[in-house]
Amino acid sequence: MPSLNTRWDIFCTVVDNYGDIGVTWRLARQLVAEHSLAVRLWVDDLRAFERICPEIDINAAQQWQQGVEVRHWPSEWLPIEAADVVIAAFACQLPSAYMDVMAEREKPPLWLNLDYLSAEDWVTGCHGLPSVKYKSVQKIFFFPGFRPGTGGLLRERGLLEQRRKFQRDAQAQRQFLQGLGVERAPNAQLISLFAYENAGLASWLDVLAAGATPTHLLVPEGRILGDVARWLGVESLAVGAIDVRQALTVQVLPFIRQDQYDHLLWCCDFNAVRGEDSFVRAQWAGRPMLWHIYQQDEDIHLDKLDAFLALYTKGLSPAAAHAMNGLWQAWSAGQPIGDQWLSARKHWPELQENAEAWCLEQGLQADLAAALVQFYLNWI
Ligand code: TRH
Repeated sequence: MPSLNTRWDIFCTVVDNYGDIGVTWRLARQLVAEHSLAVRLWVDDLRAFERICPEIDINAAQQWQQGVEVRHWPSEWLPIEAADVVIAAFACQLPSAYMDVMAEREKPPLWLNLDYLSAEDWVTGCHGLPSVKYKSVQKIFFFPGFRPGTGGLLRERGLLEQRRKFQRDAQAQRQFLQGLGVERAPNAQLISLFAYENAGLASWLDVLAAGATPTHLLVPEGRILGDVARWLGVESLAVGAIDVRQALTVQVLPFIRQDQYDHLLWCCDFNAVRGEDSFVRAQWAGRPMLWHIYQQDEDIHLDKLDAFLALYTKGLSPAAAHAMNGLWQAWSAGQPIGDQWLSARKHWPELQENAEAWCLEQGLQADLAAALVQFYLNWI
């Protein structure tokens, strides 16, 4: 890849939770680290950013983090030069003053809308298509995705090798977990749980508690904690809390930095994840997983769920695919999943192999940052 002497601006509005900033921060870092680009990341909510990157100074209008120039999206825009490539993440609306300076450039910038991740068929057809125009500047849809013909997934260089090395190193895993205050019993299955509120949780915890195999459930602070507390019969759960019910140990973890979260996923035998970014990271962990999809109006998220499941389970036997479908569909609908969990457990070795095979297959695609850079090179 030739070295590009270009400036990139990435705009992120934090709609809710951490996915918007999670994706844009990961992308910005990678464009700097692997493509030596000058990247400015404009963020409207530095508090959300601070949760995944504690070094963030929430009061700074401008700061540098890991080579990325982080700018607090100001309420009033001073004149500023537009970049060569402008990425509006998740269809966020750019400030009109910035759109004007884009249009004033002698050569208009490449203006991309980095869209939501979906496995649906239509994504391939829409990736790279023109969107709206502002004066002389054309916006273009850029879709991440799982299929050839999309923009691919965020994946840092060497990530899978790093992950495999870590998973082969029991000592490194022990040390990492100890750093979080986790002492894993040798025969316990380790599960991480990151999800939205979910009425189906109690049924899962019931079967884990009654199970023959001990389970150590690690729950980072967040929206599901209320359901966990209700099941345990406690008023609230603080970080560090450890509660044991029969075969199930529940431990509340602090919300950890983004790179540490990867290591947590790599340590676990099974990962429950949500939204967009943790969903992708669990796929790179190469372990069986469960996705709590982000709910959208008119249930359009259900089409996304079906589309992903069709791809992800295509290499499984019909019985294992049926079990996975049942588990994922029930979880995202907030229904009980105890029986579905037990069905999935019957196919465990197959689900483990499938998780690794899927990761390998996806790892063959160009990663999203490289695809963006290539898109720019083709465009100029
Ligand atoms: O937080 P999410 O639910 O985010 C989103 C947003 O709701 C967004 O608006 C919506 O568009 C999108 O989902 C689909 O889930 P996600 O995407 O997994 O983002 C969580 C981020 O937080 C991810 O980058 C991983 C990170 N994280 C940490 O850094 N530390 C932690 O301890 C945990 C649990 C997560």
